[in-house]
Amino acid sequence: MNNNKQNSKNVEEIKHIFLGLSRELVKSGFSTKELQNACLESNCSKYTSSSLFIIFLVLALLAAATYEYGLIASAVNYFLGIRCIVPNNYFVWEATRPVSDCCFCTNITKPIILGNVTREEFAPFAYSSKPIVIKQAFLHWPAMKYFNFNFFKELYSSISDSYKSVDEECQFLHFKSNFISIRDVFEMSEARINNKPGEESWYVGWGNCHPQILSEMRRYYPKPHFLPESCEIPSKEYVFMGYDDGATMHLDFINRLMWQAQLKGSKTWHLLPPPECEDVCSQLSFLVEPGDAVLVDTRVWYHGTIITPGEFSLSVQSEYG
Ligand SMILES: O=C(O)CCC(=O)C(=O)O
Ligand SMILES: [Fe+2]
Repeated sequence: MNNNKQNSKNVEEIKHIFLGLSRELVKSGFSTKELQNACLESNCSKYTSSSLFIIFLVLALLAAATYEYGLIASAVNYFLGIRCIVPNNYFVWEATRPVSDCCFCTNITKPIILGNVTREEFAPFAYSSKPIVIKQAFLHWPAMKYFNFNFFKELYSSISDSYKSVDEECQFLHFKSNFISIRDVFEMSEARINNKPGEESWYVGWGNCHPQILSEMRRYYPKPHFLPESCEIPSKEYVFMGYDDGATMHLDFINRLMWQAQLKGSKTWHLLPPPECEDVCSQLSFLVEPGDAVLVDTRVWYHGTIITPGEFSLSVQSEYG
């Protein structure tokens, strides 16, 4: 074998090893953004590519070994002193979040359920931070009819740089599924898309912040009619879709309150107060159905979702404040 062939074989092998490690790390809960940041942040750039590889390899093994015990952030930072490896990750956020005074959850045992509300009727609840379900609020949205797996697959494949925008800016959440990026999601087999017997179940969420993607999506729904006129809406809207296990229990590190439109399927939300409020607050669970709006302060309530068995769930989510 000549040198060139040997070199390209080595490159392929290295790529294969990296991909395997990335998959393991993603399975353990890291986002692709965090993995990219591990190599991109400026104080890493002083390393040559081969030493970077060795560092990444060591970190990957260390990560796999220590992740289970929640030690990754401190172990990596302590042993290697490289802050960029675990930049502002979930554990760091979690460990540094302010301790709650529990006011937001005291005496809350179920969500406030509203019917068809106008902006004026919703105003007293808008910034209450209380969990709210507005039944059948979005039945009139064209998105109820037109949004499905293929709508998003076609949208993403028709716009250049759209996959890149999710990888680099908008965020991809794989939850328990084995996908690394939104491209993997749109490349799965028809049988898996439809959760046929024997196929591995999946559930994902991702941010849509590419301007063309966002404006195309927004042709199918307006700003929720009950939100205060003056409220700010970010230029990013998430889509969550899939089956069964839904979103694992987590807190969101976002700037504003959250609204979500349940467009297809029904799912159960589980809310848990933070540990410091467990003695004075209760956990709650509630079902949302197609057309319902959900409003939860996901910055303070730990939240997870379970999709009703046999149903495909699709929702659009954003913030307001
Ligand atoms: O809809 C879901 O399954 C999870 C949504 C979520 O985590 C959120 O809206 O913050
Ligand atoms: Fe969330």
